[in-house]
Amino acid sequence: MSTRLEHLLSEKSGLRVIPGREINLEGYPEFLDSERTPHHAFFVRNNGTLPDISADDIENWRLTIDGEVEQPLSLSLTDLRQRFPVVAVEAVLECAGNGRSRFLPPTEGLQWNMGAVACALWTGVRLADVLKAAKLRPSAVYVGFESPDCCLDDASRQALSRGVPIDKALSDETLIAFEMNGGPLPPLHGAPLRIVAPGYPGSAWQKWLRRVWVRDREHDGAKMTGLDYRLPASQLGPQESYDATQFQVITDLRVKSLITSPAEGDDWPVGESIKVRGFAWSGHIPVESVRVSADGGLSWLQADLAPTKSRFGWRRFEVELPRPEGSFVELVAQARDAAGNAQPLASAPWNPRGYLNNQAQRLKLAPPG
Ligand SMILES: Nc1nc2c(c(=O)[nH]1)N[C@H]1C(S)=C(S)[C@@H](COP(=O)(O)O)O[C@H]1N2
Ligand SMILES: [Mo]
Repeated sequence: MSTRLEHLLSEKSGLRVIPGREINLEGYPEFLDSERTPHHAFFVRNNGTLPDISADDIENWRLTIDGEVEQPLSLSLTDLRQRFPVVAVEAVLECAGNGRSRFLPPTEGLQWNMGAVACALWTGVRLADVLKAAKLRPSAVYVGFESPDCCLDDASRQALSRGVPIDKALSDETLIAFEMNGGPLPPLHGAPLRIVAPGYPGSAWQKWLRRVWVRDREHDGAKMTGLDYRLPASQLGPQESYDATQFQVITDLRVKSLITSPAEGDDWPVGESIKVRGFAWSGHIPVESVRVSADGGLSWLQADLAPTKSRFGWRRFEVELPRPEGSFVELVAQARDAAGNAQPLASAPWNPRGYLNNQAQRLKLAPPG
């Protein structure tokens, strides 16, 4: 392992390593107990290599905007900061595969538990402003993103080249970001530039961005086609056959919550009430409420939900529950969105690649010793 990589990983030493050749790390729920996730607790998802980007490379970084535009652009980092208004958006970044390990039967893909999610303040320029400067043609319907990372077993193939429909690219919240939580974007999180696509799964948040390719069709880059980051148009059973051409790109996150305190297995004295807190988030439909149970879902109390600070950030919930009689304590949190969708208490809708598992979290506290 290179010294640079060793150094980068030492900053993430508390995270759980997802087995595989690529660097994939996730946080534990109790690590995610702050409004803005600190770097050491922030999950990492790499589909390929970690590109070796030097200070010189950053100095000379060019972002190309081309394709269905009248005025192709090649911008340095200074150009971006000087030509466009710098804005900040607080937003949740969640991998579409977060929670995959909870599907039965299991699906292929990295077996994330519940920690492939984080919330940060992202600073950059609006993708819309840059696209407007490049003068979109009427044929522009999608944008594709490109980066220098490649497949570990084939350096000639890009690891990931995702994109978003033109509407999302032109939305106010979609950024080309160069800062995370007020500091420079860390190398593992895409320095010097990454896409921030709030409400979209993490796969759309392209890291190490060097090209925005405006397309006249749905972008068909690496991991945009087939079953990658797609869901069946209607619910599928595990044994059912399917037609992959009918799968649709995931463009939204489902309502979800995470208990960040107490932690799994914590001791709780008999008779004492239990203070539970965590976060709730969703994609484009806002979170409306969270309820919490201490008896595995038999009885519920509505949690206090902090006001929305930012449309795509997560919201703190808190509640104090009377400790149930006996030694059995199983906490469950269930968030609901403004359209009435609630986290499933049993299994989330199964799909072949195990995306968007928003099944309600269940957490046991240790019987009093
Ligand atoms: N260039 C590039 N960008 C990428 C990826 C990647 O493999 N390569 N992974 C994507 C996926 S699937 C996710 S979930 C997020 C994770 O962002 P993070 O590693 O900063 O947490 O980055 C996205 N951007
Ligand atoms: Mo992801």
